[in-house]
Amino acid sequence: MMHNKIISLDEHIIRSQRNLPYATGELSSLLRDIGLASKIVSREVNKAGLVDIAGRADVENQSGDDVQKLDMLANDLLISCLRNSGECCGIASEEEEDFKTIETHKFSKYVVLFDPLDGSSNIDVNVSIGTIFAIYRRKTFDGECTKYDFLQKGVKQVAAGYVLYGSSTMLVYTTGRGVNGFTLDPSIGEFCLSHPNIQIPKSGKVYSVNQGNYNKYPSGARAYIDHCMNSDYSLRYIGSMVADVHRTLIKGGIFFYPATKSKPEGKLRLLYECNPLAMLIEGAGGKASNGRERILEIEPHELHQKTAVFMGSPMMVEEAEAYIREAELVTT
Ligand code: P6P
Repeated sequence: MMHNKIISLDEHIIRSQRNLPYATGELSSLLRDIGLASKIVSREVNKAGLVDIAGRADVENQSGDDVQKLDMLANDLLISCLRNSGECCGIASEEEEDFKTIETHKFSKYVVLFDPLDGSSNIDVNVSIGTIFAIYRRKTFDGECTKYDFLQKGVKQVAAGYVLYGSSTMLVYTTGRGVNGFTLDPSIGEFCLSHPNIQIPKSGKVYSVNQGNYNKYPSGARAYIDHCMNSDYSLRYIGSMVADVHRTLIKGGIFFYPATKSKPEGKLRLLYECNPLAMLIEGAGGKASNGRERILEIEPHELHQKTAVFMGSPMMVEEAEAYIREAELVTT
């Protein structure tokens, strides 16, 4: 029986590079290094229940979450893979207070921001978790990278992606020319193209929000949730952003985390959570905003900046934005 030709992540990256005459291979090499780190993290995540690394590390990260040992392992693995890649001059991570310069490659072209293991509260209950990454071309060109190389709008990302450690391990990425998904085949240790040219449905019947915070949301968000509850929509909320956004990307729907009274700027991080996922959602034909403004146009002022986020099927995001606008008209 003829088998369809398997297209590995590495092969796909090389083929895509051939379509970019000015590409010098550095970005391709960086993407391959992130793919390698993801395979190692996947191996550790999949045995977490067996080895005592799922316990708490008694350390807090920038979000004030208890850092699990697996978070730290994923963080260290990504840093070491990027350090060895030679294509990255600096990194910023949810688990690191400040950015890190990669001294041995301080003149390289790219900086990488990542959330090494998003959904940490789900690690020890065997629920899907994920890695999120964003790649920018550095803005400064002399000496070591500075914070300005990291504080760039999402529209400046040259590539973005996530790895979902779920029933299977999937890597989904874009360089701005289509969104492609790869499923890890552990028997050959390769990410294989399984979801070519992902297109998000224009609308859907699933809304994804932490309904438990309903009374803490602004009136516009509450009005939109009321609309969802009075429609024939289903509520699906995993509590791992990567998993909720992946389902939204594949099946359609809307994922949102509005600002709350206790978190007036929102909870989710702009630079290494919302921007990369917004690039993917938009690349697949969806929309991503903070309820008013396109996520990718938000001006960053600090590494761990937060934002409200509404992302998914364009018709549903536009619907949510309309409820927010209407609520603002009433209160002004
Ligand atoms: P809540 C996980 O801790 C996370 O950062 C995202 O992955 C997820 O979408 C969100 O927080 C869940 O937050 O307040 O609903 O538990």
